[in-house]
Amino acid sequence: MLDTRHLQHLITDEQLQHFNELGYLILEDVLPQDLVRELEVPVDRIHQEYLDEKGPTAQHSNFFYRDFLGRNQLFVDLLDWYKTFPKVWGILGWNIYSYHSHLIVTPPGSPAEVDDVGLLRWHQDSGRLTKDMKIHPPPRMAFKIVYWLSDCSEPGRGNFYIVPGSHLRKTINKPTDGSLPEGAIPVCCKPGDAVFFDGRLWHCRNRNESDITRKGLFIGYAFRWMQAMDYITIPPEIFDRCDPIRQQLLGYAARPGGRFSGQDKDSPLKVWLEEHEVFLE
Ligand SMILES: O=C(O)CCC(=O)C(=O)O
Repeated sequence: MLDTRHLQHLITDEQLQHFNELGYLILEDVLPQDLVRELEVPVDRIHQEYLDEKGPTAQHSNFFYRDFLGRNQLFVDLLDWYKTFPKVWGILGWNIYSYHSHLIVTPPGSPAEVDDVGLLRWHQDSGRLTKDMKIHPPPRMAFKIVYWLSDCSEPGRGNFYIVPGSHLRKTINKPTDGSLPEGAIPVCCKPGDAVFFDGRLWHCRNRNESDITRKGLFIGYAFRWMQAMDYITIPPEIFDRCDPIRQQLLGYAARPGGRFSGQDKDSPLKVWLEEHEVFLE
């Protein structure tokens, strides 16, 4: 639920400039440690279901689980988290929803994510999106926030790697000798930190050589007129408890045209912002 705390965490000019120019933004300590521990409980449960199904051979496999929001109320609560969500509307505006979500568990011993020929799988998000645009650079259509639940403050912990500034590049050089592309860095974060990254930013996951299981919750935001990447399966008992803004963020519109029209009756986030004197185009 939105309240006046959100208004204390609007995106700053510096943060917006950083995100626009480099394609990512790290925010430290956005989740309190007790919430991090609470969030780990359903994550571990979902991961255990996978291990039970796959057996012991999956113990060292990276686990990618799509459309996790509906699995627990605590996950839905992150959609409009007061320390991060104001920056979401500060980047994309108010005609937004969560088009995609996934959680990742990367146990010790997980190999790096690689492509068909065994090289690190550097990629941009959302499949065909940047190619289909046919203009360069394509506009920003979507981005993700990853909330870290584990300590990946040092390299070697299955870190998320990025090439800062590469969101404006059609491609990057991908070395074939096992080295990193020029400018690539590991994103090092503590539990409770969040990373915003532009869908166009080139990124990948490296191997986990540590004894710490990496856990991250990824929530994607896009314009409401963009098709969802997931089915977005929210159980009615969770959906019905959501206020209209959360329902918007979960993809609800009273009528299909409401995702395009921008009228107040279709846009609860816009109405709330204007009531609180935040006017966005
Ligand atoms: O596991 C990671 O750090 C990489 C995540 C990723 O590639 C993605 O969210 O598209």
